[in-house]
Amino acid sequence: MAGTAHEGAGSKGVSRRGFITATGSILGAAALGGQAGAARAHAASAAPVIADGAHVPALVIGTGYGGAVAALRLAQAGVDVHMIEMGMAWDTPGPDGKIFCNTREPDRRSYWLRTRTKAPLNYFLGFPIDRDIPRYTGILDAEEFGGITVYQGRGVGGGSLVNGGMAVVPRRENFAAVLPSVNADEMYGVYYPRANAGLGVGTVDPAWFDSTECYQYSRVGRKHAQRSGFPFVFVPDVYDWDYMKREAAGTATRSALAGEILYGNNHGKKSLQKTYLARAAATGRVAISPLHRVTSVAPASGGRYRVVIEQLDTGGAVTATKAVTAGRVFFAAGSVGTSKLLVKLRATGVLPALNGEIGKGWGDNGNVMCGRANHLWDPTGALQSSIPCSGIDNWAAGGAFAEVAPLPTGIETFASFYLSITRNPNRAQFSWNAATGRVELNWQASWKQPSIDMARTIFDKINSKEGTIYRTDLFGVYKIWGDHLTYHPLGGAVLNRATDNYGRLTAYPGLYVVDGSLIPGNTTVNPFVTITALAERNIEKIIDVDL
Ligand code: FAE
Repeated sequence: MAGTAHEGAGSKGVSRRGFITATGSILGAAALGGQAGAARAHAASAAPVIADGAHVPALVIGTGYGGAVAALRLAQAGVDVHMIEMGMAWDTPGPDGKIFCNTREPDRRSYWLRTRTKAPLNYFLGFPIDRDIPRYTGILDAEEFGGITVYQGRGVGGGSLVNGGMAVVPRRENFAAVLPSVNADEMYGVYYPRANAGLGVGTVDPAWFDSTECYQYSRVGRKHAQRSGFPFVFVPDVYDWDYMKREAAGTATRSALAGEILYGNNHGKKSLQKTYLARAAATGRVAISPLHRVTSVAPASGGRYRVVIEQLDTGGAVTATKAVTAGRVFFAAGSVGTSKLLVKLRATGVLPALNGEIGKGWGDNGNVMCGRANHLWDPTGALQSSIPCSGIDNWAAGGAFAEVAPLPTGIETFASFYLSITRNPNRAQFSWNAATGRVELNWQASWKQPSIDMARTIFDKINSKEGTIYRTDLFGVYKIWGDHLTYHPLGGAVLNRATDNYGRLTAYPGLYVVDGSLIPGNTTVNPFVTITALAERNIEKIIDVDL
């Protein structure tokens, strides 16, 4: 069964889990080319989970975009790396023969330690759709703070396991608002192209788009956008577009066309397991410990750091606590994970010299969702690819970039569905609550109002032009806006404020931040290409100067 293979692995020697992690990656590497696969086999046999008392030259906390870039480039520079990941390896099929479950039939694999699903779009036709599931270290975490639910991927590959794969480079004219201290010429000349190549980004074939049944919903989105005078754009993605064509032709197992996205994709999506992490493993210098969670990083003798790690079982219980030392530690636990660790370590006196910017500058990338009810002569299709490929760009005029999103329910809904990224100016702060022993986030539910107003600059106009209305049955009983969540947490350890201009936590030589927490709350588009490109830029400098 999925996951039980992970239980009971010892902390010393070549465990079954360590072997599975690396061999699973071989499959990914093999898909990319035989050479990587061969090199990977070597990594597999030499990849135990981390042992209590171990010393590693470089320890990376988290296996998402920032962590994967750091691990690959450090390994290529000759540094041995150990990656610590709180989620599962996601390389072993369940009883249904699939590694990941489907959005239509969520089972225990769907959510991180919940007994009931918490679907982002949680109503349909006005009825709640969440269901009970066994508590398990599933793939999607719906982490609840006071005013917002933050969705994040859990497992080897981080957010790349659950996201839509939309790989968007911000418009050059918007870049200064995203990362004001970074040289844009370098980013657009070197690091964005490097990130796109490393991630395997591609764009849908426009001729196929125009004819395939599975993008009818996108074509309806285009028609409505253009009739209201909005620029419609194709959005690149890391999905294997040739594979999707074969899905549509009936010659490959359906994946994007079977509603696989939010709880993992079994075939066509090029998650980090198939790209950066496969290449990292192929160096033979990178090991990964899944179901291991870092709880502390403290200075130790000789300029090293003592890292405390909890090993988890698939019910979320701690089965072992390990202490290891590391020469350098890279925080890549994501905006929320890295911020929570750093805020706690500063407040509890473990890393007291971290500066006062730690925990600040957090934003939701202005995420807000909505649906529109189309006329009966405008069906959006029963078969919808779960991979979005287009958007409506009204950033300059209205502060909103809306992705034309799928509703892959398997039935005709006559709904157009959108995830908007907006120029929401609100920023929240993480802080330590000593009484509860938890890190809190002071985001207020009402802070989404600017996002709603900006999204309305697009959809009020389209509704008026088309004579249509908003759907009110997707997020509750008579509720138009999905304004309770974000998929795009950003900030909390902002570049050139909490860190230096390359992610160094300068009070502690050898500690670095390499993930989405560096970005001050908004990227104007979907964020992972920017996170990847910034990590490429920063790690290059760190390797050149610090190593
Ligand atoms: P991330 O990928 O979150 O990786 C952090 C890793 O650290 C995770 O694997 C955690 O389990 C792990 N971790 C956390 N705490 C610890 C700890 N204490 N010890 C050990 N491990 C830990 O970080 N972005 C796009 O650009 N395009 C999209 O189409 C898109 N769609 C999305 C759809 C969904 C449903 C979601 C949830 C996100 C989507 N995103 C999308 C956002 C994107 O996935 C996200 O910005 C990146 O994954 C963030 O990358 P990081 O490297 O910062």
